[in-house]
Amino acid sequence: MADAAAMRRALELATRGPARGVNPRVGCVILSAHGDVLAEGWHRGAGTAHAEVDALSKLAPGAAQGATAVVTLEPCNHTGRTGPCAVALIDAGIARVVYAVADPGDRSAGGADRLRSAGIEVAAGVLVDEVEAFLDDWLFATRHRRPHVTVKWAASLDGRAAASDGTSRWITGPAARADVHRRRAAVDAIAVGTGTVLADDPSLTARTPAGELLDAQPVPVVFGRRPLPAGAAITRHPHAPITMRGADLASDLLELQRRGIRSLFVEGGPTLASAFLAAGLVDELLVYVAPVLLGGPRVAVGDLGVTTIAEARHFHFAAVERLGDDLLVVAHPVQTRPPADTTTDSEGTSRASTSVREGN
Ligand code: AOF
Ligand code: ZN
Repeated sequence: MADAAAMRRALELATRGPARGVNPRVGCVILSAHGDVLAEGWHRGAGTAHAEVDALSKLAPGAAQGATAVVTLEPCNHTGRTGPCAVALIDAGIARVVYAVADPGDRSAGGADRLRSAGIEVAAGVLVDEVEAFLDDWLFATRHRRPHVTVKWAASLDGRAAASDGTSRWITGPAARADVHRRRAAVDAIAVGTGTVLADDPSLTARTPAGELLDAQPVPVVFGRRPLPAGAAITRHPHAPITMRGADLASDLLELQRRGIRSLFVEGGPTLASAFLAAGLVDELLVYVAPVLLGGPRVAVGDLGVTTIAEARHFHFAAVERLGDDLLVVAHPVQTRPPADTTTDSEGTSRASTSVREGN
């Protein structure tokens, strides 16, 4: 079997692992010097054997001598929950290693160099585009040390998220709401501020239009310092809520990434959305626009530290969809700014901080 065919098989094996969690899905095929498949392995999730070690465990001692290991991710170089795969491959007498994507982990990287220093031939980049696409959410979170952040709001044509008395159910129609639930099911976690928990008592589950739970449920994350009311709907969520103080969003996001949250849906309210936007920590906006006017003070997004037009945050429209009577606008930032509390403009004044003020 040629390298590319073996890598395709390794990718197939990788799909058997769990799609969510701290660790990536990884597959491995061990080929003899003649290209025959000697063993296959895959990773079953954090705390279990890595793909290489799983494949090697299926061989008799000495059987991997002179063989080639084909693995979707660069073999790790660290002792985490398990030992370094680079060392396991060296000890097994592997002569050649072929991998697709480099390991971006801060502690786990460096396996390729370690293999080379042990005299093993190493080839990188085989089927790299396919494996990158397969691991996209894990790679994003590991490379950026935070989940991919989507901020969503529903607003009137004039950009209001609620009427003056605070009522907001329902600005958009059923098609827009169904779209939100489908997207909730596709992310690892949903964030709200404590103000929203107190004001709206959201369940933060992903449901069908009939109200049944979808198969995948995002973990609820609550930002803010106020305690959750004992009877809050969120306490009946299938996953226990994670609470974050919100004093430093960048470090909160790092903590979520370390817990295996690769994608985060920020659902509100305006205070939390504004804090993420002000901090430059947003990768995607989902704006559901209803053909109504509400006027008044309840804007969808509050202060972003933009005081003059030159400081406007720029996005481009990635997609516009009609959902029933409403529109969905998907927008991506043109450039991500560094966290606001670490930047100082030319006059020496610092911009808005990355913390969440109390509100909704
Ligand atoms: C590999 N092969 O099959 C996987 C790798 O805590 P640990 O010991 O499970 O290490 C987790 C890290 O190892 C993970 O974040 C990623 O960088 C790498 N995963 N590496 O050589 C595998 N699953
Ligand atoms: Zn490993």
